[in-house]
Amino acid sequence: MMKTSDFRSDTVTKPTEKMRRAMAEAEVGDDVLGDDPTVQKLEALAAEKMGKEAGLYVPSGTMGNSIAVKTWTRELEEVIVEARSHIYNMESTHMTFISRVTPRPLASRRGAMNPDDIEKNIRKPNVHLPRTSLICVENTHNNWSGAVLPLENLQAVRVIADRHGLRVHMDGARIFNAGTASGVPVKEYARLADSVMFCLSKGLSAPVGSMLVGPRDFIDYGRRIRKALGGGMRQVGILAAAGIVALTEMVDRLKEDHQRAKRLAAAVAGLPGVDLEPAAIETNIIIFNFSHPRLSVAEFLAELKNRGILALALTGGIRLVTHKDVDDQDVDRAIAAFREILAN
Ligand code: TLP
Repeated sequence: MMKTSDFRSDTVTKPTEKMRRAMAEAEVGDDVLGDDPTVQKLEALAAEKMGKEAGLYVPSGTMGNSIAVKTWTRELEEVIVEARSHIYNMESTHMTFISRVTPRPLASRRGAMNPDDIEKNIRKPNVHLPRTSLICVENTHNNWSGAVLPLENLQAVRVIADRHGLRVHMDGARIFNAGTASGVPVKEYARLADSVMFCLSKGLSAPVGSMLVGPRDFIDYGRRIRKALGGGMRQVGILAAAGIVALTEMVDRLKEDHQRAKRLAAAVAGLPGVDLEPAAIETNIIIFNFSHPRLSVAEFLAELKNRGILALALTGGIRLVTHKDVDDQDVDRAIAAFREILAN
């Protein structure tokens, strides 16, 4: 059987041997009753890594973001989001569905919203208007090809939020990729947000789960929301055990993913149909527009698949993501497939 190299997402990563062992040996209890020592250890570790008071283990990044928005907002309010953000486009409208607030999407430069623009879009008190209460930022920014938000931008957002009494929530699904690429400690990013969600199940390779961290009272209320959303899990230390390995052992290797993404991007940029600026690839996500005289996006993806290379179609573009389960040979195979398909 032909080998498959799966570049669709870093969510496809399988747990490591060490994770499986930790899972098998995990001490567990009923976490809804507050009895699971492994979950408690993971929540404390996550909070400590981000310099926050408390942490909450959630089944998915989407639930973590949903709980954050629900906890920071009330009805009749509005949330400033970046136009291409995951929280706005890819989370099944939970802002309106669960929190009953409206998102206000703003354009950006590679995921970084202009602080003046944010300030102009904060609503003045008026009975007709929603009240702005929250700003959401995404770091790294998935749909901007894994761009790292500049620290100065986040600092400027913080200043505006404080001036207007707003909260800042960071969708840091890939915050460790951001820290790895920029050299900025993740605590420094987290300090500029009131709450952070980050995923264990992406580049860090845990099978399931994300963390929400923030002030203790925020997490206490968030725990109630998690229960209301059906996210209270019982002997879930069995999963949290893998999360602890993810946080303690899997961060350092993310730089390899970034190197591979850069090498792949540099090799395929400039091939017929591939509209890609290799210098824009900062982390593990490559997104490019594809427009070829002979091949549609679907046809090109099918040709790649015939050669054992899986990539994802996005609106107008194609995404390849590097992660633990693609190595240098997978990258070589992908480059060879691109060259072969696009040769003439
Ligand atoms: N992203 C997934 C898909 O939903 C597209 C992926 O393959 O990249 N924030 C960001 C920035 C994300 O990229 C994702 C997942 C989430 C939140 C949601 O996490 P999950 O999938 O655990 O709900």
